[in-house]
Amino acid sequence: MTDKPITVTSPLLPNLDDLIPMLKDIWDRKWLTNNGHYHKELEKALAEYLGVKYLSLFTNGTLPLITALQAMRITGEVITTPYSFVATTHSIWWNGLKPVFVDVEEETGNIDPEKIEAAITPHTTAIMPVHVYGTPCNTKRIQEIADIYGLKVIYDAAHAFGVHVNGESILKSGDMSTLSFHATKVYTTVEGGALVCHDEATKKRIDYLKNFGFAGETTVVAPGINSKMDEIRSAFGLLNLKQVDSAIASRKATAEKYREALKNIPGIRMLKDIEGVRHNYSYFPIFIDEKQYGMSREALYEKLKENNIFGRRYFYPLISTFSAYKGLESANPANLPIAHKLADQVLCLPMFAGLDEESANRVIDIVLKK
Ligand code: T4K
Repeated sequence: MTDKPITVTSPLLPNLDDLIPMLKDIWDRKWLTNNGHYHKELEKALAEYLGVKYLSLFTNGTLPLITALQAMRITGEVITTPYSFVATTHSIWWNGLKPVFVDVEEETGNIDPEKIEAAITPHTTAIMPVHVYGTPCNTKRIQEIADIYGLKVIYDAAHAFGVHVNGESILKSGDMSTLSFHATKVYTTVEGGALVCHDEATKKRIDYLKNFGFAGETTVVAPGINSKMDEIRSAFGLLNLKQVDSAIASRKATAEKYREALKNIPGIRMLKDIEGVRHNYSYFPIFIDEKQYGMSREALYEKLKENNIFGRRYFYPLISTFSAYKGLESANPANLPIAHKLADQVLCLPMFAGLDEESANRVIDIVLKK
């Protein structure tokens, strides 16, 4: 008998019995989208849970990135990281802007602040870093550079739901932060996302932009998009918010189990918890040094697959190697040695709330080459 498949993640699902009365309520109201009852409740509840003042819901985690750049009227060049999901760079392209790639830190996979200044030109107007795997960027240093050069900072916080640094939400950093609530994320509304900003006027503008630019029944103030979250997904999100803390606790337990089991394996590096940070354990990447481990990342990836375990190589290939971007000067591999190294070494092990002991042991046994 083959073992049951273990995927890299599995969605956080609310109890169906709790969802059904809410669906009945939506049916009764006959109000399905466009800032409905549950949409309003979820915006409020999420802002409270995340510790931010202004949050706008979106239909996914890509459109808030696109809208953030539009809302801030970013022009010219945007400095960003190649070590992310393609949506980060795509959002820059969708605004007709030029992405400029900067290398990352080996320790975290986040953009290296010390390499940002060299990439700034007279056309640079913004920095778009990513808190990759939910590990906070060096927001203090990034802000110092942004302040010196008069740049805006938009954080792609798709992985950083609920992450705090010294008791403060990471989403308070920079000018704006975006979230993804995709099915594969720590917190999900099936598809979904949000844009966090720091003042009421900006929230108002964002809300216009996600609703075609409508600022009233007959007034359109900008070429906005349609990215409104509907009532069904808002209800789903309200229920999931009640269980996200226990989901993060379950992820933490798995992370601790993996770390303990794999800590003495030569050639395997794992992310560490950072003091003062409330992590969310959104991914569990391991970085494989083939020479020391005695097996390549590709070989381990395949071996896991043969055993019905489906890890993922997030983030390989690098965004800068895709056809749309590889012609950019900043995409030259010589400019991005650490990002290339991480992309070649990384393998994300299965990590989700409720990953059972037996499954985690199956993963560990393969990595231990038992
Ligand atoms: N910025 C960053 C830094 C991001 O990582 C992302 C998305 C975004 C922006 C954009 O946010 P969204 O617009 O997507 O909200 C997945 C997700 O689709 C994507 O949301 C995510 N990042 C990216 C890192 O991963 P894939 O292509 O790996 O997904 P997929 O469909 O292969 O799913 C992975 C595994 O998850 C499956 O093998 C099984 C499991 N799964 C997946 C789905 C969809 C389930 O068990 N149930 C499900 O419903 O991109």
